[in-house]
Amino acid sequence: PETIYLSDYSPFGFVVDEVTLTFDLHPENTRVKSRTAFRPNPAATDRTFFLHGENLKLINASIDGTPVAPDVSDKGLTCDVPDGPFIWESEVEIDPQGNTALEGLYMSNGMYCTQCEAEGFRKITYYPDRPDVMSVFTVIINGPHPVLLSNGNPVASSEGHAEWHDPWPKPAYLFALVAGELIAHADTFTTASGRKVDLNLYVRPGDEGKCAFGMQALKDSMKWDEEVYGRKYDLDLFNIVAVDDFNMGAMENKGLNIFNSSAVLASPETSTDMNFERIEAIIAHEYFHNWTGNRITCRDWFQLCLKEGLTVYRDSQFTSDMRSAAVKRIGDVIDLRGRQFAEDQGPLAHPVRPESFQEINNFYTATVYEKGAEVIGMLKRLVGDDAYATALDLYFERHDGDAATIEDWLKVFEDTTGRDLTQFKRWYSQAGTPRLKVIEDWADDTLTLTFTQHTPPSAATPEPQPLVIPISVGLIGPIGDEVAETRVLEMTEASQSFTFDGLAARPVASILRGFSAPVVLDHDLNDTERALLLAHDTDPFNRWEAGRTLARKSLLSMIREGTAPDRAYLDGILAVLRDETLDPAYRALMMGLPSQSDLATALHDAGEVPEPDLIYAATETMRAAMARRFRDVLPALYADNLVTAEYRPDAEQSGKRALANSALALITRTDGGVQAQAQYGAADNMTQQLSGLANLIRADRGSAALKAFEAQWKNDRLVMDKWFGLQVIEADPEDAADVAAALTDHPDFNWKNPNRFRAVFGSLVMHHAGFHHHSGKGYQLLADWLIKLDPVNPQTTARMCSAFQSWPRYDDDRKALITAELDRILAQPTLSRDVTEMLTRIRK
Ligand code: HT7
Ligand code: ZN
Repeated sequence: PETIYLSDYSPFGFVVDEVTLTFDLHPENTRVKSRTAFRPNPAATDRTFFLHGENLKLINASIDGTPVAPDVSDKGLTCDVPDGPFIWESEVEIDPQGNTALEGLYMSNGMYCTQCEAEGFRKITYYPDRPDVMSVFTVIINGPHPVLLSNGNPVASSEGHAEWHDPWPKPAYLFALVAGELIAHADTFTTASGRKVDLNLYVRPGDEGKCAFGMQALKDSMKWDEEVYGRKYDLDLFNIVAVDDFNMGAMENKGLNIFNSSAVLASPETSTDMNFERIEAIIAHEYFHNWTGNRITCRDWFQLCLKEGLTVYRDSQFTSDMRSAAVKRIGDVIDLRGRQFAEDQGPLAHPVRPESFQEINNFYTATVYEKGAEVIGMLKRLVGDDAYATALDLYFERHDGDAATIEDWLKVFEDTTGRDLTQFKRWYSQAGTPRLKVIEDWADDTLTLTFTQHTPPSAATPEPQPLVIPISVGLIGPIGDEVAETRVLEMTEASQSFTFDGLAARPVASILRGFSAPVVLDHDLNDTERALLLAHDTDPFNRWEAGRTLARKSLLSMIREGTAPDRAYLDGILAVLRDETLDPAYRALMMGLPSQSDLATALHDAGEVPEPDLIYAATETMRAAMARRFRDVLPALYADNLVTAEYRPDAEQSGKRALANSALALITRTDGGVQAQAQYGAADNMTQQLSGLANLIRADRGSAALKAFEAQWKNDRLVMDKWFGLQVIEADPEDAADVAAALTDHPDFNWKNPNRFRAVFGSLVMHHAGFHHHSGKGYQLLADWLIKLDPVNPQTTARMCSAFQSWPRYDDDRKALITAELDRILAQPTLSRDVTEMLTRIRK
């Protein structure tokens, strides 16, 4: 496959002033007519007229009304064109029903929908499908469906016919069309400037009862973006549509967001607290794209982090404001370490702004999204809140309507703050997770912290240079009092010292507060010092981090030397659990352990080979020890936090349920599932029901409840995804792959539906000891199904391939088993470009 390079960017030779698309919908033979006004682009030198187009049957084409016969290939067409402005018209035929890849125009449960980011529009018609070509779209839809939707505002509609006009120029990737029998959940929002916006959430009949929460989240997001970023909505209509077959979470098409039904539909009976929180965040994320992505888009796909990093950052600010900022930050860091650090430290490592790709769909990664958001957080930390707000105002003013770059983004910060961001820009161009080592020196009432930074070289970045690292530091005195408030140290050198003087006694340094930079910190505190931070740090992140570090250290020595669980760790957590002044959600987080795959990474970092069975056993031993050590507080923790009031998915109630359910997981270890059975039987919401079920499976008494659950929910696709996933997640390591394999024989295992495929195989991959079973049966099963799925849906297949990215850290037997599977997949005769690129990178 061809490799595309950032350095090869050149503008398209033509400007598109407007485009009119006419769709005559038919499941197998949809006709798409396009009428596009082109004129030479004064900013371009190359006048090659190339229009992207894939899987299209060209019926006819003309220029200024005269038929033409373009040169057509499987990637697009070229044609001789006039020197001045001209009108291009074409008609193509496409097959939405046969489009199982879910890119372009496709069908889901009898409904038509589109997914055009990144390069799906070229499967709809011939067009310059690149984000720097922005145009005003008019869309005419003919089809026998009660609901016919596209971007912008409706301009005409009659039975079987609708016309839409979007006044805001946009790239083709933001185009959308939906047609089907849908029900609207309607509401309105009035902007700060008095514009009344109609809001609709369109769902399939039967899902009407799952719309209210999503709608409220949308209104909250619209208000928040006005209040915090001064961004108002710019059309009279905002539509969201829920579809069941969707490759990712949701898509920010202008005025017509399309959502995976799992990312928008919610009700207390069918959705967990975590589902509600995720839905709120995704609705916000897609809505925020209206400014960071749509009004200001990306010049090319290398700039993806420009819209995604910033929008993730904005949605995390929103969630912090709506819920608990500390809990959100800790959750984000757990996620970053689990997914982004793994990517950055393995064969798939790439910079936040990659410099080359074969298939752009493979770069919608944790690095681009989550590390991209961390980079924005660091920038804000370095310049300060006020300067960030000023820079953002200038960004919106200067670049509204532009297809912008990271250079444009950094320039607004340089212009508003006077800073030189040349070195900071390395965060965008260097792959790899920096290691930050700190050494303390105490003399003459002065604490000196000497930091050394080192980014391990990788194929993507063979010679990393020092980065600008904001290091938030506070000091805790020997009796637990804060003796120095948070100060942001700005590290720019490979090695650098900072001093804190006038201290009465040697303090304990609380370093990297709030996780102020996405680095691995090496700070050699002893267990007493960590216990002090766990008990007293005023920074909630570092307080949690102290507990997490004690847990990790204890688990590592249990794995290596078979030691007993660390008593100081257990005592420290017990004290936290007893502290009723602490938010229940925060206490629930404190009860968590590092994931088994995080422990594998820690061992690998220390130059050791992780053994999944030992890691699993140590984690189980630790949980059993927690159940014993906390036994006096668990019943009250459970009872006090079991919410009996009417269900609300807000931070307060969901935090309490999280704590009660963490307690239940430990109680189940000693009561054999009695409490879990009671909870399962009494539950009136999915959070309680699912946790009851999970604990029953753990206690080996899940079969009746699993059957009852299936009977109760067999007609609810989203709940059944949970049923499929939970059985794999809760299986013994010995059985996980067999359970997954058995589930693929279930009549409801619709493997072409990405949610269902991920429910089974995403869960298997997350089951560290199950997936890495020494027999290789986990690897083999996944490979079999990836081979089967690839011809149907390459995008989802390629995404799942990342399960194999950690192969170099395992023992020789497992390495041989994994690489054999990778080679078996790579040997398939018609492997997609998506999977070929992923596996070639992973295999290196
Ligand atoms: N901007 C979107 C990214 C995306 C996508 C969404 C759904 C299906 C396929 C997709 N490919 C890329 C989602 C977002 O980040 O908001
Ligand atoms: Zn996004």
